[in-house]
Amino acid sequence: MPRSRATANASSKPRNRTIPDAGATTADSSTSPAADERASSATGASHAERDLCAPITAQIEAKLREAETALRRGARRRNAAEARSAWAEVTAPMRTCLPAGSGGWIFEPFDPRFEWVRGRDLFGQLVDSYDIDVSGAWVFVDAQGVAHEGERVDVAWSGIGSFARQTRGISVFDYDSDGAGELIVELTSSGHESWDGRMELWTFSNGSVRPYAAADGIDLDSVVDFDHDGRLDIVSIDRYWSTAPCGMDPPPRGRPPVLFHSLPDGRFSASDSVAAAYLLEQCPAPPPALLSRETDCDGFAAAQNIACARLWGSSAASVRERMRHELDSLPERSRTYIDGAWDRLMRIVEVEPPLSLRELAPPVMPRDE
Ligand SMILES: [Ca+2]
Ligand SMILES: [Ca+2]
Repeated sequence: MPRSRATANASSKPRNRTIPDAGATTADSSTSPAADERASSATGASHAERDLCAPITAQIEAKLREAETALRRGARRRNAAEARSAWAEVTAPMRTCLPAGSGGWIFEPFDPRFEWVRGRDLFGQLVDSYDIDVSGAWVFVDAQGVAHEGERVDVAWSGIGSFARQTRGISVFDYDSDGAGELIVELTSSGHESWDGRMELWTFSNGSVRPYAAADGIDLDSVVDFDHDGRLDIVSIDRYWSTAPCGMDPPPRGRPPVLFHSLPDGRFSASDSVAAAYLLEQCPAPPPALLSRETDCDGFAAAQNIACARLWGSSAASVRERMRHELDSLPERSRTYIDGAWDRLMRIVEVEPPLSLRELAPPVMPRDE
């Protein structure tokens, strides 16, 4: 299954709504960031003790209740336990408020639906099963209790064929230090023998929920505080991404992964000393050979060697020359593998390295070209 290239859609039209029973002072969408900031600093002390999403949690629970009545009606069914567990998993992000400084993030369902259904499974057999459909949006509930809605996300789970499309909040971190934490979400889709996933970084800024601009163009795969400075860095496998025709549904591959170091000014660097230290762990030395792996039927090992050689300062031309030279001396089976992967490997050769380990990494040069 191809890896999704979809990114957050900045052109969607989020809506801001005032929740009447908020209990907190309400405001409309024209509230300025400055006003938000003032409000958050005024009430900041109590944020830790109260549920920041409280203004809309009752509303969310009320929406889920109707679907749960339908779920309970099938309590005696053979697959009732499985259905309850699927429901709990799908709705977990709708019941978890992620504190984000001046507000909170929560996934708000639109028209949650649970339905017992009868349909044909993968083998064409009629089976009793269930369908869950709970599309919604990630919302930022601000200090005034106003819910600011992001773009629509379709969440669903079907017991027939075990299909699931889900979202969950991974982490919150205030990258631009404006008092409102950015949200890192994961969106996954899984079915019979397939899995697809991506992560997005959302911010609440100028009164609306939108993709975090400084991460524009960065394909997130995971977050880690690599340099232990308290700021979450982004790991991305996109730069050296390679598809694989070999083997059964291999997981997404792109080696070496590249670190986007989170900087205090809210931006990310893929070329500073921290990003270099991360890449140095992946490519500790210039590879002595590029194509020598006999079992490399998908060319992944060669792809990583090529990327590492480029990161250690080899030019594209010299890497191509080495590859041709090594190819001639490979055993036949390995040559067949590499021939099959040749075009993909050539693409990796052309990828511009974000930095040169030869310049940035510490002294010892294991090998000269
Ligand atoms: Ca922020
Ligand atoms: Ca960090």
